[in-house]
Amino acid sequence: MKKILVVIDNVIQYEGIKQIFEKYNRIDIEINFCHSTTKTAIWEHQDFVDGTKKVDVLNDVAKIIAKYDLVFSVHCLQFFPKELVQNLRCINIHPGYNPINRGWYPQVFAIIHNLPIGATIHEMDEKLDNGPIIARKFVEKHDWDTSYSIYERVLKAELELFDENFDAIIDNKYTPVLPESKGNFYVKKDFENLCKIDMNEVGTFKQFYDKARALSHNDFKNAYFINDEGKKIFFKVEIGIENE
Ligand code: 0FX
Repeated sequence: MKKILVVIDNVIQYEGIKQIFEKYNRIDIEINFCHSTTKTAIWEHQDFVDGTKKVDVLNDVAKIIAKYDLVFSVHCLQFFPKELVQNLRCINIHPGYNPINRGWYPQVFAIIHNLPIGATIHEMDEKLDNGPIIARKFVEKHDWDTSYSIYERVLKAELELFDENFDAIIDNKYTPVLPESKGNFYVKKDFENLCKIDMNEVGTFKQFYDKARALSHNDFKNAYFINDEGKKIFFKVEIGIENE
């Protein structure tokens, strides 16, 4: 029996990943879904409300290595330590095309820096979103997209990749390719800096439009400026296409 740990902090992807495990219905695997110790929406999901499914990868390295044959990180908020990734096959499902879109909120930086965007499944090494690539694909990106519309496509692509490569990943029967370069890497602080708009910044309207749509994601209050009264004023854009 192959024992698999899935550390997942994204409630949307949890449903999709769980369905794929159910679809393949492999009797030779045992799956344990856990989330991180940082609170997210997944804690409220009915499968996790009893609070017994927390994992702290840093403190539990030895236990994880002893108990599992394979670990998945799916939008996991924890950094997997070197000791873990070097002693156990750990696989990350990343909402960006490696190595072009490593790091935080990839679609936001793909809009800002005019980069292609997609999803990647890769073996983890001691650097973030960096290990040998098992499968990756690009998604469409248009000048009418917001962060949210691209993100929806990326999540779909992640599930497609997982589905298409399911048995190969479980059975370790794939030929990974090494990332071609260090690529691009953005952290949460880069996103936070982007959100603070300097109303005196000079640029083209295209740069302004791109920044506004890169920071427009459903109800999130991202882009803001400070007005004369010292209040934070948030804004986002809505984009429509002719005849749609
Ligand atoms: O789960 P996730 O989609 O992924 C993020 C990182 O992008 C990923 O690289 C990392 N491995 C993972 C642990 O965390 O993040 P999320 O569910 O918090 O946010 C989803 C999207 O929502 C994000 O891509 C952009 C948008 N968002 C999110 C927050 C919290 C915003 O626009 N503003 C926000 O304040």
